[in-house]
Amino acid sequence: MTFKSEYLAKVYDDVCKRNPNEPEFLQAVGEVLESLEPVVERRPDIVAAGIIDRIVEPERGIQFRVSWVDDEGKVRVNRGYRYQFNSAIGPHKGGIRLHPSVNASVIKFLGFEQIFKNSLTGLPIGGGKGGSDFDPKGKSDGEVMRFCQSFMTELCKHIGADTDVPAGDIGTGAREIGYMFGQYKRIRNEFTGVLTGKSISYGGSLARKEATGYGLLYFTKEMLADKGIDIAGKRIIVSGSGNVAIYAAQKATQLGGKVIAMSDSSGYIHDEDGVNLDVIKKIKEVDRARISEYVKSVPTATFTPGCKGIWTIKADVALPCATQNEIDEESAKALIANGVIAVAEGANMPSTPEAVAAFQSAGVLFGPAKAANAGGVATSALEMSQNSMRLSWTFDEVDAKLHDIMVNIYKNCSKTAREFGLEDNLVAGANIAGFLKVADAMLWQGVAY
Ligand code: NDP
Ligand code: 2IT
Repeated sequence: MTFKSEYLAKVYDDVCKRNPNEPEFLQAVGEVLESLEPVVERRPDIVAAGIIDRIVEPERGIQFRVSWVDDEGKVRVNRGYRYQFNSAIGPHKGGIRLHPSVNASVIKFLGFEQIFKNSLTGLPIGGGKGGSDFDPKGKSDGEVMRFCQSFMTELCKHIGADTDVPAGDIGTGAREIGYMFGQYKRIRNEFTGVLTGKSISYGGSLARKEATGYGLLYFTKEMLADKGIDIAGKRIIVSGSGNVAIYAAQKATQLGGKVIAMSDSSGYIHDEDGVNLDVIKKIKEVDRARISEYVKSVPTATFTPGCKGIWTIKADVALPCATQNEIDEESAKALIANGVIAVAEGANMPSTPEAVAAFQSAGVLFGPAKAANAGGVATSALEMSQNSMRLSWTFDEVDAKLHDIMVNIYKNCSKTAREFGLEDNLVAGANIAGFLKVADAMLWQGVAY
């Protein structure tokens, strides 16, 4: 990475030295620091207070052993993490990822991104992230429950409704949140909003399940509308087929778009008639099966093994909703060659830096994750509000608030980019706007922090 500012070059160099072998974390930090060049020029007070030096270092990180017993009676051991990155504007907030690829680098990149995303929501939530290398795939409900209970037995010492409020992410849905909540309540003997993404019967918010995907589409619609483009009638690729992807595809379809492809980690389905979401939901939400099953119900569709090919399908809009670095430069160029007009990130950091650069230099409208997928955590914050009030809003009330939040995030990113002389660069707009609010709070609160 090269920086114009010597100060930023030094901060980045220190981060590299302090966090060797953490490529995802360094990628996320590098992108934000690059966006902060104009801030460093205009805000010597931020530099003098060491805000950037501090923001790249988590306030606290814990790593712990998670042992549990499988259905054969064998003892299994996984590694758990929680990185509490920044609490300047509210309690730490961010999901828990359960996936075999989880390591400190992955959790730290996610926790770092979460600071700025949560700031952009306009709600009082700090940044954090947790997870484990546990793989829920192929495990029985009993095994998942025993893992989650063991995970929470340690984590409960470090979280709380006013301290740190975890939620879902890859591999963590309503089932896992329920087991974790039950264990927290049992050990602490308190019923509080310590987790979000809960089921409705015990304090979950209506529309939280749909929120990340719906929010992504509210953001995308606004980004297109700002350039006079209607999302209706557009051909849309949605990668992944989990929580974010399913409800992104649902809202895209409701807005008149045509979702022609979806995927999982084994491959992708291509359905020119428009993906049938009832079939996808049955496969993924009910049967927890593979997306290749789709062609049994819809024989006119095709299944292709491997993840990358999905980006070679001709489409107007691409919504990566699976995982980090799923779109590399080659895939970005394939999308551009096929005339893609907009890319909005439902997943966290799904585009490599080279892919982002390719989209931006080709004039593709690009909505970065921190802004475009903030609807999930925003609605988590709305769940926290409802828990505190011991009241529940209707689906339509929550959905309307989510919609307004996403439109405001788009406007804030777009306006900030313009103010800093980077018109239409929503990556810079999101990073700068998200950063400035947290920086201001840190300035007010002093250094011993
Ligand atoms: P889910 O576990 O519900 O779904 C993940 C989907 O992505 C699955 O289809 C999965 O396929 C696929 N996937 C996961 N890892 C890989 C991989 N290494 N290679 C290819 N495909 C992969 O997770 P979510 O939908 O909750 O999360 C998806 C993305 O959205 C993540 O980046 C997450 O951080 C981000 N996000 C989630 C939010 C939320 O509220 N849940 C909020 C904001 C962002 P398979 O089933 O085969 O593993
Ligand atoms: O990446 C994310 O924003 C999430 N996984 C959701 C976090 C949350 O606290 O709802």
